[in-house]
Amino acid sequence: MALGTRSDLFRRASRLIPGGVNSPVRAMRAVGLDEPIFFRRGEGAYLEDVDGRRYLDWVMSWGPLIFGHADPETVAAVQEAAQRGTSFGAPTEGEVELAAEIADAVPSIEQVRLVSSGTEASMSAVRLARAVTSRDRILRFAGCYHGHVDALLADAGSGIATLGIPSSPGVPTGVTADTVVAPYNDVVAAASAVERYGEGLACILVEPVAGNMGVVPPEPGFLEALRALCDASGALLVFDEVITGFRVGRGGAQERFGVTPDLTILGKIVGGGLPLAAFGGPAELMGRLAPSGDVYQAGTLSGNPLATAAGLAVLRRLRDEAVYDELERRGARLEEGLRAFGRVQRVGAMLTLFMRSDPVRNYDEAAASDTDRYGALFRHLLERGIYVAPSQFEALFLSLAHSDEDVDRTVEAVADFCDR
Ligand code: HOZ
Repeated sequence: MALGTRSDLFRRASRLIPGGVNSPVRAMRAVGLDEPIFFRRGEGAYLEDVDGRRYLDWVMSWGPLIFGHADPETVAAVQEAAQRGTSFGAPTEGEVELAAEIADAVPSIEQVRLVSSGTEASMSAVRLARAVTSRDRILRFAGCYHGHVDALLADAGSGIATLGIPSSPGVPTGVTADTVVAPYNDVVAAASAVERYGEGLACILVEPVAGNMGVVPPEPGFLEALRALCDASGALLVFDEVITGFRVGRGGAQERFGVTPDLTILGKIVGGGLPLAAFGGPAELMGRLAPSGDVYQAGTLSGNPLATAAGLAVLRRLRDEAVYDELERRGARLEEGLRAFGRVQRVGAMLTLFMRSDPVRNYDEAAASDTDRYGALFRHLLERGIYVAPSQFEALFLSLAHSDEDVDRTVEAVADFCDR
């Protein structure tokens, strides 16, 4: 079947799919595009669109592709698994192997439940925290994003921040009544929320490195303070490591910063680029999930054999510390190169170039960036065959497929934009 051009496809898509896209940021409107790019193939660090244009890709499907597009080992593992059946809706060996790999890597995880998306993992982790504590309230942070869970959308990052949507119609007031939002990196605000709501607080939910308002690292002491507030109040500490898991280190941000949460939410890399996410913690907490416990959570495609095969093909290679040393080296090279052109914030293999000069510690500071200038930079890079996140409030993701030449070419193109 002949492929349509980008414009043909977008016209058809707009008739058939709301806004022509299956996830809002993909519309690329925030960076001034009238129609999104439709991709048809990826290889290594490169993408090709339906009109045959090639791009150096810094989005990497928003983080999962740590070995690049169409990584041969992942593709072979998925092909091999597919030949044995694409879904059983029953236990498989791959699930057990992937669970073992995750438990071995992530300090807080003894048991893990596999699901299909980060949204599902967040929703389920919050339900479990509420059940375990017999409390309802959640403390979360403005600009963090935990999927499109009703109770977690207010003041969220990612697409909500990109489109400037404060919350969403369709979310009943009653559902958000138990959600308390504090500024990221603000220990005083978190402490006063805990003081006020502590007795009813089920969990403090946080991205240990924020990646959905652009990259915002935790200030020294922030994560430790959240741990102490949870210990004092009886709330659970829940780390959303969908982005940071297996990216900022094999054991995620909890290993890198030495703060252990009660529950951890994972996604992206853990599924090797297929739809898989997870949440886990100590057996004592996870044992409350049905069928060993009374907290209901289920899914037909949970632990899908293709997704577990892809996840295993990736995670097994991440046992090698050299992977993270190399990502760190390439990340540092990119950071160093971009530093003259804005505020660069990086943790390991995730980085944002904010269009401002001052540090970004929270969502208000991220939102003060010059988003029009970011849009102009995005279009400048795109014309030169370089695809970065189509929003200021997202990250660039390094992979082992990115070469030093790719880094240097990107830096030169940004320099060219800034010198104009
Ligand atoms: N929320 C995702 C980025 N943080 C966007 C996913 C997508 O649009 O594909």
